[in-house]
Parts: sequence; C-alpha cells; structure tokens
Amino acid sequence: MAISSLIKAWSYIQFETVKDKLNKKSFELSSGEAFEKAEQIRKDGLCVIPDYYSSEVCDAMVAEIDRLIAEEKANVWQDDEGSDTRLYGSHLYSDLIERFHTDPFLIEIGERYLRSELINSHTLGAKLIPKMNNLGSGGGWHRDSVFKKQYKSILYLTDVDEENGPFQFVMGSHNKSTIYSSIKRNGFTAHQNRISNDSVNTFLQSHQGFESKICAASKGTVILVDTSGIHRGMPIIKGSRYALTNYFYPKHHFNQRQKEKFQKLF
Ligand SMILES: O=C(O)CCC(=O)C(=O)O
Ligand SMILES: [Fe+2]
Repeated sequence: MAISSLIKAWSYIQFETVKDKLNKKSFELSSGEAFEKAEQIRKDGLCVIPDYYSSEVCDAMVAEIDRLIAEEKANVWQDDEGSDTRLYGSHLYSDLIERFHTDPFLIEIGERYLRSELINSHTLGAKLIPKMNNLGSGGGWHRDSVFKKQYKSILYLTDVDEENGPFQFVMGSHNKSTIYSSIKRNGFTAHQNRISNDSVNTFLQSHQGFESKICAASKGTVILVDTSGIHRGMPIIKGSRYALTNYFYPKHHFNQRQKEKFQKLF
C-alpha cells in the first residue's frame, strides 16, 4: 500500500517538476529584498512581514469588506456555522482592495519563489467571527495542493492573537520530502490533502525538528506562504478577524477551466 502511494506521489511530483522547469522564468539579479524573502519561503515555507500596510489603510479595507457584504452586489459565501463570510471577488468591487491585488512587491517575491510568471486569480476578502464548532478559515488542517507548489499572501486587517483565528503553519512541510515521509511514517495516502488534528500531531511527533507556528500578529502584517505545506486558520474563539488573501497561480497552471471555476464565485 505504502509502496504504491510512494510511486504515485513520486510520479506526480516528477511530472510537476518537469512542467515547472519547462516554464521557468529567470531573473537577472539574485539579490535584494524580494530575493531574500523568496529564499525564506523556500527554506521555511513561510515569511511574515509586519507593518506592511498602515493601520489607517487596514481600517479602510475593513470598511470596504463590510460595505461589500451589506451591498450584496458581490457574491457573498458563508460556511454552515455562519462563522466564515467570504467575498471571493473582492478586488473587483473595491479600488482599495485592488491595490493589494496588484501589489508589485508581493508578486515579485512569488515569481522569484516559484520561478514562474504568476496570475493573481482573485483576492478573497474574509470576515471571521466565533460560532460553536467553527473549524477556522480553510476548514481545518490541509494542504491546498499536494504536488504543485503554491503561493498566497494573506493580509491581516485586524489585530490577530491566538484566540482570533490566526493562520497556523507546519514549518518546512512545503518540502516535497514530507510527502514521502508522511506516507511512510504516518500512513498518509499519496493525494491526501485533508489532515485530521490527530494526524497532524502524529506527523509532528514522527518528524523531529518540525513545529507548527501560530501567526499571531498585528493588523497590517502580511503572511507569505507556500500553501502546499500543512496549514489551517485556527478556530476563532473571540473577537473578529478580517483579512485579504491573494490567490496566485503560475501562468502555466492557470487554465480556462480554473478561471471559470473561480469566476462563478465572484
Ligand atoms: O485564512 C487562513 O488563515 C488560512 C486559510 C487557508 O487555508 C488558505 O488561505 O489556504
Ligand atoms: Fe489553505
């Protein structure tokens, strides 16, 4: 069983690696701030930039999310518990949010990390509030994709402490070696993208040196992350959490079908 999962995982990873190499974007300079941030994501899977946006801009963005939810012009999605309210196409309805959507520095970091031209498919505007049994943003521990690398940027628009549903990431779990080791040591399947709390604990116990980081941070902080690593938004217990998330895709992964799938949500 494990052997066939390992072979399956290996062949998918090889396939994606070849595809990425064929579409590789190169950069003239291997230095500078964007380069350093990209290298940090390569090492840890995560890079946190505090004070990236001012408190005033964040407050104005929160007001934009509230306005869009109230206006009902943009499509509003809500989870079953009523804890997670999402505007998948928020960048289309707000000039201010559009600024985050097109932020050149965040795009450059991502392009350097993935060594590929990127498309920002959309900017999710999201409001989280505590409700009984909420699983947090993203619905519990998961990898967004198992075989393809990913890049997202999350901007906190409100202060987020441990009780406000912070982003949580297993450092280093974006590394493809953890796909093989979790199949061998933890009985994961090749495609496994949803991971129970128990399985994350077992993963951490059997992977020495790996730990999960809770990204408690003040508003204006940007979290740059490879979401092919193991992550979740923690369940929210108190207050509210407003955030924006840019969904980037390498151009060669972003096909018409995917584009249409998202557009239905705007
Ligand atoms: O909003 C968060 O804290 C994480 C949600 C998530 O799983 C994601 O954006 O991939
Ligand atoms: Fe996710």
